Amino acid sequence: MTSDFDLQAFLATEVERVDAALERALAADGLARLEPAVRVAVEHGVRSGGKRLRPILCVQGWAAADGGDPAVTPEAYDLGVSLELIHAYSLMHDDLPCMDDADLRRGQPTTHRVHGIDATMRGGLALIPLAAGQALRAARALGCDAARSRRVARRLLGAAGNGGMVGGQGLDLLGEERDLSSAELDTLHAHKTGALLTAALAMGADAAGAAPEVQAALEQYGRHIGLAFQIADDVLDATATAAALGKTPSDADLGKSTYVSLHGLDEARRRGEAEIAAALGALDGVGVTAPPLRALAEYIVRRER
Ligand code: GRG
Repeated sequence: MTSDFDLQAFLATEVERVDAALERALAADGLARLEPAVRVAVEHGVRSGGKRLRPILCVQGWAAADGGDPAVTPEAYDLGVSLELIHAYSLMHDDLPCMDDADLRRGQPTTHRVHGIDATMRGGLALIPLAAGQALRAARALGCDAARSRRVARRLLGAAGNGGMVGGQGLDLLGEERDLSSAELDTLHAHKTGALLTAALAMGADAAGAAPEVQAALEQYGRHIGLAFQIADDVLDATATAAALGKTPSDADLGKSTYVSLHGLDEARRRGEAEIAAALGALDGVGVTAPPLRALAEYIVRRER
C-alpha cells in the first residue's frame, strides 16, 4: 500500500516547497512592514524549522480532492503556510514564561529567550490576522470565488480560536493544576492540536471544491490523525530524550496529564495505531487513494520527533 512510497524524499521536497512559500509570506507587505524588533521575532518563530506538517497536509488534502498537481501550483503551498503562521504564533506564545516557560524548541533557544517577551508576544499576535489574509489571498489565487475563499479563511480562524486551539490550550493550563479524565484529555487534544490539523485537510479540500462526501472523509481523516499525533507526542515525551526531541520542559516535568500517564505506554501505542487505521478507513470509504496521505498517517505515529 504505502511500501513503495518514498516518504523521506517526499518530505524533503515538501519541506523545501513549504519553506519557499514561507519566505514569500515573510516578504509580503503585512509581514515586511512589521516594526523591526517584532519582525525579527516573527522571523525567528517562522524560520526555526519543524516538520511543516500542517501545510503539507493542507496541500495533500487539496491534491486528494482533485485540486491539481502540487508540483506546479505554488499557490497551494501559499494556502498551506497560513496554517504554519498560526502554528508558529502558537508555539512562540506557548513557550512564554506565563505558559510553559520553555528554553528550547526544535533544539534551539525559544523566540522569547532570543528576542524578548514583548516582541514575542506582539509578533505572535500580529501573525493571526496576517495568517487570515494569507489564507484568503491564496484561496483566491487557487481559483476560489469570494464566498469560498472567506469560508476557507474562516475554517482557519475557527480552528485557531476558542472553539479550537485556544480553547484546548485553556484546558491544557487547567491540566497543570489537576489530573484530567480520559474524556477531558480527548477534548483537550481534539481542540489544542486536532483542530488545526483537521482544518489543514478541510481547507485544502474546500479550496479544491471537494464533493461533500470527500470533504467529510478528509476531515474525518484529519480528526483521527490529529488524535494519533497527540498520542505519539505523549509517547515520545515519555520515551525520547530532551536532546532527541529538542524541547524542554517535557509534559511530565510540567505535571500534565498525558495518554501515557492515564493509560500506560502500551495502551497509548495501541490507541495511536487504532486512530491511524480509522484515518485510512475514512479514505477507503470514499475511494481516495492518496498515497501521500496514507504515508503521512503512518509517519505521524512512527516519527521520532
Ligand atoms: C492564551 C489560552 C491561550 C492560548 C494561546 C499558545 C496558544 C494560544 C496555543 C498553544 C497550543 C499549542 C502549543 C499547540 C501545539 C501542540 C503541538 C503538538 C505542537 C507541536 O507540533 P509539531 O510536532 O511541531 O507539528 P513542529 O516543531 O514539527 O512544527
